[in-house]
Amino acid sequence: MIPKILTIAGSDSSGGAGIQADLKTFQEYGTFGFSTITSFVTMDADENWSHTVTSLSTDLVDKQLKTVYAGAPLQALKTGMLGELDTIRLARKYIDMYNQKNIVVDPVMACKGTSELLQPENVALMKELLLPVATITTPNLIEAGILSGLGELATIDDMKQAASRILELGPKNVVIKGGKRLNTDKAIDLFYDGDAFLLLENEKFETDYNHGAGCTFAAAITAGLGNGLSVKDSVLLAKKFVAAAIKNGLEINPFLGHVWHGAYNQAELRLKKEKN
Ligand code: PXL
Repeated sequence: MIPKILTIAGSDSSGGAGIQADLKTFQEYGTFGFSTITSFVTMDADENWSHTVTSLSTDLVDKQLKTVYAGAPLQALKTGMLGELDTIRLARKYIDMYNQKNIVVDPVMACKGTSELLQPENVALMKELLLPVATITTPNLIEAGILSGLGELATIDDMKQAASRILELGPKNVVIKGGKRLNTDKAIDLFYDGDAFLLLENEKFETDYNHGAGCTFAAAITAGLGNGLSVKDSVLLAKKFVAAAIKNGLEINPFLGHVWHGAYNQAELRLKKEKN
């Protein structure tokens, strides 16, 4: 049976992040992707590529969720950019109504290129309604600083402290993405399941073509869970998947470059096969 999995997120028409990243990643994992679009992110080339987020009406979000859940159960769910407060409430309503398991909460608070954070009340509601039912949450350094209440995180020890605090909010696991912001030679993420801290290290690639990396990582974890992997194995495979996507990133236009979601299967594994 092909696992059916859902993303509730924003649309990134430029194709790197959001719903587009999620569905491409789900496909690469051999799962069947469903979507509920919460908002549209548009970018203006005439305004130095500034981002605008336009939310969909709650009614339309509700209709999409009704469509999605009308069929057989879904093996996993990812939430990304959620827009309106009522969208967060709806997400929780459907999670409860259908007893949804394997929930990945990517606590998206801003897009790269925007300094506009999600409204504080949005973060508060996500903490109240989504983190307590999350299998795992995947904040970046900034989001982890906000969720934990610790502010700026600069070291691995800071990340460990933040991970402990975030777990107190209810998710079963957390992975904090150190990414490029952490001042280390390697790209380091920290995984914590309440028992032990696990540092995930990768080469830091000299590329700015990394738009969509965060969404892709969370989508890969979701698809791993949907495929029946353990949380830890899903995170470890997702790290490899996103590393390949970043390494094979591509220029999209003069303003930005994206990760390539197909890289792990279509570049990395193919290259290995060609060598044999
Ligand atoms: O990377 C955060 C993000 C999430 N969701 C959508 C986005 C972005 C950033 O551009 O467009 C839809």
